[in-house]
Amino acid sequence: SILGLALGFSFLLVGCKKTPQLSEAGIIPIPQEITNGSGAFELTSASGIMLVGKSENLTRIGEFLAESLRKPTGFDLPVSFDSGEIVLELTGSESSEAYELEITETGVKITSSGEAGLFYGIQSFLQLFPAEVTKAGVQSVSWKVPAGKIKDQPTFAYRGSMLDVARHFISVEDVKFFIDQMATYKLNYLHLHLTDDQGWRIEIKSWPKLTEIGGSTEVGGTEGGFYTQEEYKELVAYAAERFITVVPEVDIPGHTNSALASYAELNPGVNLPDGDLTTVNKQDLDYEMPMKNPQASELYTGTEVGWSTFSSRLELTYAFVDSVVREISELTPGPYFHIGGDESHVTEKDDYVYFVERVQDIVSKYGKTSIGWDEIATAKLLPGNVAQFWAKEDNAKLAKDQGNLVLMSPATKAYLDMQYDSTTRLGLHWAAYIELDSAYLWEPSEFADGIAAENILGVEAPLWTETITNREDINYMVFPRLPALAEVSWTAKSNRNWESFSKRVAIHGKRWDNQGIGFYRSPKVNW
Ligand code: TNX
Repeated sequence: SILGLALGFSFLLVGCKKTPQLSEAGIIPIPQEITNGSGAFELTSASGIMLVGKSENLTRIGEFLAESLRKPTGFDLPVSFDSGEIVLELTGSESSEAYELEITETGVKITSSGEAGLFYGIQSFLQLFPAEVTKAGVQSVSWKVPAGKIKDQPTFAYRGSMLDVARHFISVEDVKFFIDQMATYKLNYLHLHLTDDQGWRIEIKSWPKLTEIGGSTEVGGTEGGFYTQEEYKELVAYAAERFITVVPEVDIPGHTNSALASYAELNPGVNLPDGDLTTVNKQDLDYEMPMKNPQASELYTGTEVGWSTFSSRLELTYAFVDSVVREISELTPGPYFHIGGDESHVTEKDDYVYFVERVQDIVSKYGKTSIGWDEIATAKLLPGNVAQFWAKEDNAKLAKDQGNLVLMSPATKAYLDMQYDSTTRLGLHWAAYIELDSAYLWEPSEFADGIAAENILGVEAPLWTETITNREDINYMVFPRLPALAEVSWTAKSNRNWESFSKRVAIHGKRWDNQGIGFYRSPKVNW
């Protein structure tokens, strides 16, 4: 009967949720090449993961995949070198991020010549499962993944995000949650803005008052916090397991009030009538620094910028910087050390240049490459050092003209603390309102005059936290823009398309709901 047919048909619709085509499954960032196959692979309680290749981390990578799937499926998913229809094959020992993913009705194979590539293949694979894969607790759905083939590799080597843990302290747990999200979107650098006027957030054993005093408060006057060296190492390791490199930032010579409040002797003294002056750096210049009765500054809990500075001509400043760079470098396996350098509005121009050049030498002495906000390009950059473009194209050009690379973080596109529109309850808007389509629709190699692909190290999306206090706030500002910026940095312009992205991001919205991520429901997307 007609009724029977209709009932049967709606049962079909409800009962067997159709597995989409591979190209429609919603991977972000969209891979370079997707070829649809026919049918689907179904993960069952009999499934297993087989490792092929040699590397000490292979088992850990396999376990990462197994754990991600065990939780929602309740399956055993043994990881071994013997059997299993999900094959993870490492074909080399390079640091390649490229991978291939092949899915048929009978098996899955992820291949890469690098561990990072395998990890990214796993991330794409995980995104192909039904959204329930991100829910807490065992779900009863059929775990089907569409068949087909993916070939993929990133456009830019540096795909990053920044957390300002200085304006408001962010707990270890919340940083780890953020790292998990970065890994999903194949980002590979986490820049931690560890110090600013309002707080010093990393333990320095040789200067303990930095955290005792300088870490005690935050914007708004609430209690601050800091990472012990052990906690910082734990974050570095947690990130590394997800192929994310931590870039520590100590913002100097401006943005230094928390250090100046912790140690009186870092401040200039008062010039006494009898001319009790100390001449410092005599070898470099004739410059006299009043040293009598230096006073510590007051802790600061407001949000003004550009009013504090280290004393560029005070020798102790460099002894201080040396200890800080040494201690943090010892805890940081990654190649970069970020020296800040932004908005030093009360540092004399000569002093600024002198300071940046000396600090670059210190960083290089400890085996690290300096990154700094674009202003550092007004000094002579050491070869290999990087300028992070945020505001001034002229500075980006200065870096390029010196033969140095630029990291692209234009505030009008990549700043995650910018409001979506005038009604956004958090954030600032000094650079722009950044709706989702605006965050998505730009090309790093065409953004700043004279800065082409070969001058660019990559893209970074910073989250400043003057108005952001906890995980909920972070989530609201970061989603859905972080995935948009991840796609800008991973996927070549020719493969990016706003219509396609807006459809895929809606699929991810379900996954964020499942994880309790309160994201911004941009009106540009049909959620
Ligand atoms: C400018 S961007 C700053 C930060 C603020 C941010 C707020 C940059 C290098 N400096 O000190 O937190 O604006 O959007």
